[in-house]
Formats: sequence, structure tokens, C-alpha cells
Amino acid sequence: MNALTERPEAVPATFDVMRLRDDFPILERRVHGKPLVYLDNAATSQKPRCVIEREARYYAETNANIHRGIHCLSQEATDAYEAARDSVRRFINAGRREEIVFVRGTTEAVNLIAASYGQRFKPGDEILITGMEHHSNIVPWQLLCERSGAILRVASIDDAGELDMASFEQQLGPHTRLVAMTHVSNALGTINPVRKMIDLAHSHGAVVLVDGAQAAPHLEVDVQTLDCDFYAFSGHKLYGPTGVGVLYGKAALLDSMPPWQGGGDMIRQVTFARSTWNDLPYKFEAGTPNIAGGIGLGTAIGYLESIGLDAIAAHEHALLRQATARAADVPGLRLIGTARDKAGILSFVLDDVHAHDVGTILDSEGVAVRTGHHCAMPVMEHFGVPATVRASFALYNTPGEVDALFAALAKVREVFG
Ligand code: 7TS
Repeated sequence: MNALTERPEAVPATFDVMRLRDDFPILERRVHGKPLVYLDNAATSQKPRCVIEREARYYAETNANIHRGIHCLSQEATDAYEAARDSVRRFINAGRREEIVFVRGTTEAVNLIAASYGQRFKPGDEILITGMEHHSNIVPWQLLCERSGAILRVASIDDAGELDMASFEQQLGPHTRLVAMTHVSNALGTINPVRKMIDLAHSHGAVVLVDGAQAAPHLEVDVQTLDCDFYAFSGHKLYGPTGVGVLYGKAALLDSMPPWQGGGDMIRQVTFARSTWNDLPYKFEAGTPNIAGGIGLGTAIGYLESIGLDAIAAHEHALLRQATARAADVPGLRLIGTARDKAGILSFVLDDVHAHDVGTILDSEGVAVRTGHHCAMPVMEHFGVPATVRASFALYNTPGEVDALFAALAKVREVFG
């Protein structure tokens, strides 16, 4: 699958899911005496041994602060951290390494843009988002609107959970300064036609931030082909560590933006009268970062590249097809999110059983899913449900695990009649 066609190819014969599972120590665990069936990957994915070992090795052999020591360990740590930045650059095909800003995660990336780029917003300026955003791509804009007098607009979604393109086009106008949309919806699985949306936004002179939290682990992302201005994602959903993520920004834009946090590393010179800023990307990286996390993210990216995003996308899509077909046979099951282009996310409700009760019974069978509003309350409101059950797939999930999910759902039916 790639960002342009968004159509999965066949799973290549070289993709051996049972062999890949051996890379993930946690998958050997049992939960409540049952084998763990981990289907909560949209919340966070499990970590391959190479990532776990890389972080441990960093602390055991290299640990030092970066960008400041002349001593050997500090230089080695700096080299490893900066090599991870190069891996990220290659992974999303950014043109320059200065365009890769390490942050804590997608949430922090969006807040960075709102705090820094947002300083130029004036009363009457408009920010356009979609009706399927995660709270982290809603609330920072609401805060910015309160500060600046800007107006938040929302393009609606339809009952399949697809973006209403007519609404999107209608909401774009001469006052639209920024468009921020998710690449893949975490609550619905919808893959948005981001390339087209970006082109439309640009034709109205707006800059575009893509929330790639749910896309980067599952689709090939090429920020130059997309021509997005900003792209954000989190390491922990990408088989990497928690507490590290990425903000990609076009160099000219990042250059034009003020820092958002002050402190060490982000300055060139400090006097009590005034300070000047470091070059990109360090201008946006105040203080000691998550060094081990950044290095671990670089390892996770190497791991993903060794398997191939196309193969992963095809495998996950096959699981989604299997699960969607099985869901049709479960009495009272209503799918929430039936877009034509979907990533490996199956969100649903059972007509007479609360999602939390479903989740609890699934957990007792060893099946880990997320239940709730998935930090996308407006999506729940659109579909008129308080919560859904969400199974989300990763590269290590198997057809047998999809069967286990539906066997556990049959238990729910037994309990609730
Ligand atoms: N954007 C989307 C589309 C997300 O799915 C998430 C996290 C975020 C932003 C925020 O990412 P963070 O790493 O900064 O927290 N989504 C979920 C989820 O679906 N279940 O738990 C977290």
C-alpha cells in the first residue's frame, strides 16, 4: 500500500507472521491463564526484542547527555541519536534532516504547531479539521482559538465514517490558514484521501498538518509526495518506545516559526538582554530529550523497513477482511466505520451489551481490545453511541487471533443471552 493508491497488494510469500512473532517477547505471555491475543495496537504496539535490547544497550554502554559533551560517551550518544533522526528522515522521505523534530509524541507535535505557528493567528482566521479527529487534534486548536480569536471549522463525516469531501471543500475559504486532519482515524479506521485534501487546502493558501499517528505504522508515508507542510506521529505506535515522536515540517516553515519552549540546546547565545536561537531542528528541542527513546525509535524503523510497509499493510488488510466478514455473522453487531479505504481497525458495538462489559469478558479470554470513546468523543456522538469495542491489528497478529476474538465474542453472547 502506498500513500497515493492506498490499495493493498497481496501479502508477499516472504512475510512469515509466525517467525515475526518470535521477535516480540511479550507475545509469549498468558493473561488470565489464556494466551495473550493483543488487539489493542492502535493504543500502543508491542516492541520487538531489537528495540528493547537497543534501549538497554544504550543505558548499559553509552548513556550520556547529547550535543554538549566532548567526552567519548557523549559523542557516541549524540551520534546514535542523530543517526535515528536520519532513519526517520529516510522513513518518511523528508528532504532534509533539519526537518525532523523529535517530540514526545503526536500530541506534543500538534501542540508545538498550535503554540508556535499559531502565534501568527488573528481574529477571524480559520482552522479546518475533520469530524473524525482524535482529541489531540481538536483541543490544541480550541485553545489556540481562545487565545487568538481564530475560528475552528469542522468538515463533516458520513455514516460510513468517510470524510464528506463536499463539506471539506465548502469549509475551505479565503480565511482558512491551517488545515489539520488525521491520515487514518483511530476510532473508525478510515484512511483519508490526504493527498487530495492537501492539494485543495494549498489551493486556498492554507498550510496542512497531517496527524499520522495511526498511519505511519501501517502505510508507506512519503511527505514529499504528499506535499504536506507538517506530519506528526508517535514512536510507541510504531513498535518503538513511549515518550518519543516526530514532527516533520518543511524547513522554510519551521525556519519562519518562533521557538515554543525555551531552555538548553535550543539557543545559540543567551544574555540577560536577549537570546538567539539554534539552527533547525534544535530550535524546537529544548532540554534533554528522550535519548534512549529516540535511538530505540531508529531501531524500530529499521525493523519495519526490513519487513516492508507494503507487506505489513497487505497482511493487516487481510486480517481486517477476515474480521469484517466474521463480524457480519455476529447477531446484533454493528460496525462503526465502514469506509471503503480502511486500515486494520474494527470498531463495533453489540446492540444490547455495553462496550466495557464486552471488553471485560474478552479480557478474561486473553483478548486485549480497547473499549470507550477512543479519545474521539465527537465520532461517538456522530454515530450515537457512548463507546465502541475496538480491535486493531499489527504485523504480528494472525488469522487464528481473529478467530480467538470471535470465539470470545461468542462467550459474550452466552453471558448476555
Ligand atoms: N492522533 C491519533 C489519530 C491517535 O490515534 C492518537 C493516539 C494520537 C493522535 C495521540 O497520540 P499520542 O501518542 O500523543 O498519545 N490514539 C490512541 C488510541 O487510539 N488509543 O490510545 C491512544
